[in-house]
Amino acid sequence: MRMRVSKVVTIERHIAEEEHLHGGATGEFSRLMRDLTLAIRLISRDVRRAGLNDILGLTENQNVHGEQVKKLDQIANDTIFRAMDHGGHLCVMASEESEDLIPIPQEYPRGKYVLLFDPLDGSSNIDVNVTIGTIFSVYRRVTPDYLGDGTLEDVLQQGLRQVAAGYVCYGSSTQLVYTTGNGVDVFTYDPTIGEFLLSDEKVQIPARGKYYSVNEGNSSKWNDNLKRYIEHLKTPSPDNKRPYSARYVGSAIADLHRTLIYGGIFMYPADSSSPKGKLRLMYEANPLSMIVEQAGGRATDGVRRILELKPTAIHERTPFYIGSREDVLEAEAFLRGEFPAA
Ligand code: AHM
Ligand code: MG
Repeated sequence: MRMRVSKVVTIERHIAEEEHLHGGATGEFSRLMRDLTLAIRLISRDVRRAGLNDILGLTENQNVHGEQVKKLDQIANDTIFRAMDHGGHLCVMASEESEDLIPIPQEYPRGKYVLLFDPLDGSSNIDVNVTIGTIFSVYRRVTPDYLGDGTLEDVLQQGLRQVAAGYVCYGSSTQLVYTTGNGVDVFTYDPTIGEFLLSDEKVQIPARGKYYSVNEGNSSKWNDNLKRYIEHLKTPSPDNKRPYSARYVGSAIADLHRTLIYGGIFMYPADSSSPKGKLRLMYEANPLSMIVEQAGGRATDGVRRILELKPTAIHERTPFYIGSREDVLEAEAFLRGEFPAA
């Protein structure tokens, strides 16, 4: 459910005002977000020009100068790193694109925050002009040495300790969906003035939806309870609440964003060849779960709340069920083998 806004508010002003709500704020978090939104504006620019590489003289792997051409997800990764490494707000970063922790370069000061990100998710959709996204998650460091490098312990925190989480959806417009634990707000980018403007405030996900979203091509590898749940969604009911409609973009941000606004459920379940599913806990499931919970929805691995999972590795995966509260509860019931009377 959307709450359209009529006042004109930039994201910078909104973040500064929100930071004031929390006593003792130093402005450091606002500065972190200012740097991050700069990176996002640069990535949005690159995404919008993505298809032009070929006609601007770039060959398969080399540009006109014979230099190696980087893939867009690698460019997005470097953009975030270069916008965030020198601001003095972060003690360490982690990204889907980097095997190990990303330290802050020696010449720059360390700060009290930790940034995790997936710079460009849904990369198989880049070349076909379909929505892709950036996902991010911010924690406070837990190791006490404020001058030293952040460690794995700072990165591997439970999702419920996130101080902010968000995603950017490069769709028909660029939108940034964001929470600091005070509801979910949506900002739409106006490229002509280079600003993100508040467009929807305190978004609430419907309690139940009519869309289900899952890669049904994997269904032969699902367990019987999951098969039965999806069959249930497709079976007409006397009250017309079913059948659900299927939607699957294959870009988590696109599928999640639709789920947030219209309701329903998005899943990437475990299956016999991927016992932990596909999506990553630290920079995909956790931030998306914080957003959806803040909007009144639910996010679990089919049994446990995602935000309570204790992470053990930067790139670990988790089965993922997220969306409208009633839909996710129903999926969990089916997974436990509790089926409604026919
Ligand atoms: P990526 O990080 O390689 O881009 O993969 C993540 C994407 C998600 O955006 C999406 O939900 C999922 O992979 C789709 O996977 P599949 O093609 O197996 O359905
Ligand atoms: Mg990804």
